[in-house]
Amino acid sequence: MHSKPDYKSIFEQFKTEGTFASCAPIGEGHINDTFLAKTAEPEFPEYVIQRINHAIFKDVDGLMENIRRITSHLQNKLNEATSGAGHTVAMRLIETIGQKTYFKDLAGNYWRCFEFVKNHTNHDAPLSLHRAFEGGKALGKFQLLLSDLPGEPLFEILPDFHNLKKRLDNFNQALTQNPVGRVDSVKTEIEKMLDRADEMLLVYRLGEAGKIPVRITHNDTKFNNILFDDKENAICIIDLDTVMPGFVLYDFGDAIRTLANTATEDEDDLLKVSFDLVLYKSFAQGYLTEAGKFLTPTEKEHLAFSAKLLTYIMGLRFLTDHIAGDVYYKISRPSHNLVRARNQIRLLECMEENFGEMQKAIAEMHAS
Ligand code: GN1
Ligand code: MG
Repeated sequence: MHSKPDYKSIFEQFKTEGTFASCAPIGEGHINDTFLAKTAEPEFPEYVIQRINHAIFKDVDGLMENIRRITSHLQNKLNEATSGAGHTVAMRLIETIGQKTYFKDLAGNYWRCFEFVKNHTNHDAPLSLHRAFEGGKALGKFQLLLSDLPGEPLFEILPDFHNLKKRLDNFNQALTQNPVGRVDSVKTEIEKMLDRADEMLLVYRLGEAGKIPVRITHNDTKFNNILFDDKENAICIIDLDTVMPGFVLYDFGDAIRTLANTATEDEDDLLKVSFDLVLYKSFAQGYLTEAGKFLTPTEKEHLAFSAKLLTYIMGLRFLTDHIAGDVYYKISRPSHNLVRARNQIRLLECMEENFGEMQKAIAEMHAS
């Protein structure tokens, strides 16, 4: 779709240090294109350069203004809080030589640049209880640190992003339009989604009734968006595109659906998909050490449910995209979105089997 970008000249648009040496794709994002740029001199940082998918992020100015505010606030808070002891870092946005947060090339592509976080690892799943705990703690801290962001509310960059009512409308519309004739072949999956729709609207209703507060949330808390150091400590949360007003339940649930899945999100052998209750508990425990400072009882009460909800929402979105003809997520094989949808449905069923335990665990953590 895109011709090969001139990485060097893009790199040179930003206030980067050092001489451009090389650039290659990294990461597994489904939306933007991400590259790692290396410099010739070892003393200078490496950089993450991203081409923003502006078909999805239409308001690039709003998007980047949000990110500028978030990263500088996090940086200030962490500087205040840590005089050497802390190890958490904020993403560092690199501005252009013209002092802008992004660069638009002649072909109409939008580019931005971050400093690469040195010596990190990231993982689709935690692989250890310590990493799960640390990841939970990092998410709680992220939400806590952003709770006093000064100024106007952040732009709602993707309106109704986790609004299930809207997601169901889109799903029903895809079913009616059936643009590529796939509806008949996915009847079972459609039925599983529709059967659960009413139950899943619980958080939407709590929100509409004002029973849970709107806070600043990340909204895309896949476990691999949390970076770790070599001692398994969480050091940074990345992928700030969707940081905006939202419900903390969405963040908790989205993290759980990725970290407690024993398979990757697009594993097509459903026998490999199951729910890891132990990792779930560790993450929740870590999360509550920070988020316990601000969560309301209603929020705490629905944490376990939120894991089912976000698994359901992602399954619904993948299935919608399959029915719509693969127009949203990047795919790398035919039926990729259907595989992802089936995987999420299977995970949801596993969570349903474990739900009593999931709730009990969190209720006991309240008490401790
Ligand atoms: C998208 O591109 P990536 O992987 O960071 C999506 C998330 C989904 C995720 C599913 C803006 O995120 O909501 O959870 O795919 N982001 C957007 O893997 O739609
Ligand atoms: Mg993302």
